[in-house]
Amino acid sequence: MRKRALFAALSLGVAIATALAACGSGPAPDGAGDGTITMGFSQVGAESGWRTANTKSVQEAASAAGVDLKFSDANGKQENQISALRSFIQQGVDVLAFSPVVRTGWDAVLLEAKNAGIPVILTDRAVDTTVPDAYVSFLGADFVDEGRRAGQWVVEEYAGQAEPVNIVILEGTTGADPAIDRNTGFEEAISASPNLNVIASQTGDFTRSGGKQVMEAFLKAHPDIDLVFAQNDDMGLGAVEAIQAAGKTPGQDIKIVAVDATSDGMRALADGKFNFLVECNPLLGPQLMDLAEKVLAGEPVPARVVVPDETFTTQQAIEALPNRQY
Ligand code: GZL
Ligand code: ZN
Repeated sequence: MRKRALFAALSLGVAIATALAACGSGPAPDGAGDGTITMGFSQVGAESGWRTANTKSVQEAASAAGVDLKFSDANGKQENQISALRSFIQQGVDVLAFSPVVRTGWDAVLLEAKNAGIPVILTDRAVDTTVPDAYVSFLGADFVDEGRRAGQWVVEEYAGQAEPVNIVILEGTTGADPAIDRNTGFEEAISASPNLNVIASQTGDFTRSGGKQVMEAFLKAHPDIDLVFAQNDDMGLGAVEAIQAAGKTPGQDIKIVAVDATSDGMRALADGKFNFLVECNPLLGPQLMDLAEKVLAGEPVPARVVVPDETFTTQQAIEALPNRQY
């Protein structure tokens, strides 16, 4: 008797487990009830050429994939991102995606999404969170490597030069993952050459006007700047304006290395106003939609999807410009 009861209990357990598993891997749950995926996307803002290209990629990829995209622009403010994510949760979207403006301060809303059973995909920038399994995947570039590659170019550019090289850094948004990581990679690379000195470093908030204002202040304080490391093209382009206004020649009197390689940056590089670019590909839309479809179909997805970057010299920019998509 005992054996039969045990077997019955076991087979019931197996039946329940199978049923649960089946519903987990069944057709994608959809808020709209008509089989389409509804995605709530919270974007940082529209601070740079990179961001504009990134937004376009996400929106175009959503319509191409038939994903119902609810898109919110946070105008660079974390509180706007958090309230957008909360409203998406209220609306019962199938999946959440966002590019976190800064690394910290997301635990509460990530926990709310988890408790609501809505998967979260990070795009572009990473977060620091104590919430276990807070997101299913992080799709974005390796910012430390981008900074490192920029620094390595500087080391090579001044190899063999004994006298000190005075470097200023235009940092991205304070607390943002790319700003922190690009600094880490750059400082690590230039530490190989003791004559490479960072004499000033300040945030220009990833904007052209921010880069221009900070560069104006740097030029007043430091008459002997040799090179600018601009953590994105837009701040580098602002620096070009400030350098020209100070009667100096960007790319010659003061060299400029930047990250993103958007078309405006590539144009400046081709024109000799920039000296080297590290790309950061903004076209994350298609991979984001693919990740969302897989997650909702119950398929495994990689916890980290690194988007590859290229680098460009002036000659390479001249050759690449005609085919650039952004
Ligand atoms: C990088 C992205 C950065 C870009 C800037 O992936 O987060 O933010 O480098 C943008 O142009 O503002
Ligand atoms: Zn990081």
